[in-house]
Amino acid sequence: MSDGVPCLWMRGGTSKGAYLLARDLPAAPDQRDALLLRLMGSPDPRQIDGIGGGDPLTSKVAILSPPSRPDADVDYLFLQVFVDQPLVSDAQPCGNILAAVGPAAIERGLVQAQDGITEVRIHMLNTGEVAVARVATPGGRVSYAGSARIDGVPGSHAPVALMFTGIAGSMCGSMLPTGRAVDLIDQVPCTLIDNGMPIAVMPAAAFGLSGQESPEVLEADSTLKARIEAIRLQAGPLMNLGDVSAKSVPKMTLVSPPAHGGVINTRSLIPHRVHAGIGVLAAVSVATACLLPTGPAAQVAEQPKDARYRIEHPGGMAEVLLDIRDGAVIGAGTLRTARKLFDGMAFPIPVAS
Ligand code: NQM
Repeated sequence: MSDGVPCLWMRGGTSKGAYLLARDLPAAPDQRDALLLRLMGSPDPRQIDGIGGGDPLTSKVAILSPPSRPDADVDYLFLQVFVDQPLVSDAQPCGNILAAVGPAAIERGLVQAQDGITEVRIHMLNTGEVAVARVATPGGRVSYAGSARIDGVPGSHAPVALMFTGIAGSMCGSMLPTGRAVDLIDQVPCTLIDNGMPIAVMPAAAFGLSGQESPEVLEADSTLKARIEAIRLQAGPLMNLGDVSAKSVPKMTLVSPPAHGGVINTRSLIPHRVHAGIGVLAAVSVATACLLPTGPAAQVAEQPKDARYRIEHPGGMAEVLLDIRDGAVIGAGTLRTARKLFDGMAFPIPVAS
């Protein structure tokens, strides 16, 4: 291991991370996590001695392995490497990093590409569901070039369509783990919901905010962050997530009326930094929350005329397509892009002897 670890460094959606093969890592989770901290350079706010980018969105790891179920092509374990704490958490999925799993699995020979489009069925080990990614593979090779654009990423790239089914209650056991559309925590009406990502949806107005504040303004407000963290710590057990003090879920999502033609506007705390956009599965959960008539999301949402939920965020808009049957969300889809940035060996901080 002292010679380095084979590593694909990729952008998936609006996140970046290390795509590693399970066979190149220690099998024991504690040894694996210790190695990942040294690889990313954590704990350190700048991750200056590692490959992490000093931000939760660029301190992510995807571990790929052959599929462990017959209806999947590859297994994907997502790990969030905390930036300034010595923590590695598997207690959340990540839909942005998911966007590059199909391309990475093909690059690494775990999945055979077709000529044209290759559908990759990805077993998301964090939650147990299988997502389907459609990857552009002209001539049987991954193509990263194309005309698809996503807010938060400059330029255009090949599209990666992501389709989800069976994600309700992915980590909380059921979509509304308290059985209610609204819970009052510290006098704030919250929808505690998990349709792919556990989130707490709260009106920005309950905190005296318009909801249009920039991430920097929100991050600088330590009183606000302490209030939201106090709610999060109470929401964790209510959502069947237990003590969440060292976990990156639930995400805390402030909602307000849309200002740019979308369905709803958001600011997402993930949980101690404010997301520059919004996570993929977090956006699916917000879109689903818009369907709950008594919840805080529906109070501010402009309901769409079709199934396209355009979720406004600090960097623009994320579009989620909900498959709604008889009032219930049975599936969701979104479009991302991904790119291979670097393929080589990554060298963890050596352990002092
Ligand atoms: O919600 C960040 C991201 C994410 C998660 C986070 C994500 C998702 O944007 O599916 O993608 O919420 O920590 O990468």
